Amino acid sequence: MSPVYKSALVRKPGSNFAAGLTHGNLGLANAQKAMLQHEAYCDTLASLGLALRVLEADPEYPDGCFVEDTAIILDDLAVITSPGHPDRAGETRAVRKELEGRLAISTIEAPGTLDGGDVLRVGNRFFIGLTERTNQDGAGQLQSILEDRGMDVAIIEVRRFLHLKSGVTGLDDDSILCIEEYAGHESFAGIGRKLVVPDSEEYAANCLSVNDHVIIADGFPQTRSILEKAGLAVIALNTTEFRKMDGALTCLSLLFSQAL
Ligand code: CIR
Repeated sequence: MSPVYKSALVRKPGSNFAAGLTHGNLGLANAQKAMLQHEAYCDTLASLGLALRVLEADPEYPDGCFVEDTAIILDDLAVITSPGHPDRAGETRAVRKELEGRLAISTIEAPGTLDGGDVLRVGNRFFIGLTERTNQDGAGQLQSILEDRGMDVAIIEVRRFLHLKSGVTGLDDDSILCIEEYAGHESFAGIGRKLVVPDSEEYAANCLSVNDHVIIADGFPQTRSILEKAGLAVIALNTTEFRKMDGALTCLSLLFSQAL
């Protein structure tokens, strides 16, 4: 079964979007294009039945549209993260304010650091990546919170990517879409179905599974065909500007199983 979501929180990219953090060499991001791509993303979520809460951009945080990194949503609980890059630490304030009073709130505390892009949920299993953004302390704090709620947690050393979910994302309660390396990784041994993106399409491993549809980045035909052959309904969205800033599809929203 794939997760069913009723609402989403997103944050618009601002006019200084291109001033955000990136390791990439794909050229300067175009903020106007990013805004249009973000609108298309929001329209797609709305067309899949989600009610959207939209935060305005804050010029202090050019990476603010990557709202996934600021919280982990677990049913009625929001765990506010401790973002691993100091430039992004303050992004959690607006998200906390938005969720307080609607969900119970926990917080990852310093010296722990944790970005939501390092946290993958597949049914009742969670996988937490250790990266340049998420440290052992932050991962351990989240692990305790999740295990107290009966979840299984595995911690994975991530070598090649900014975030764990750059290389693996969930499709349903027992399926993932991933790069070759993760298909053979012992932490994912118990996952029933692993669809593997070709090496030439690694960026497409970050997909967003919402209400019986899989949203993928446009321009990855082999991945599209792998998903469609597996019987999944695919929607492809243009993410070129987010990719220039090391972002992809999951990064742009927090999803909720209840109305916010
Ligand atoms: C950053 O480096 O933090 C942003 N430019 C990209 C964050 C992407 N977030 C994600 O994959 N969850």
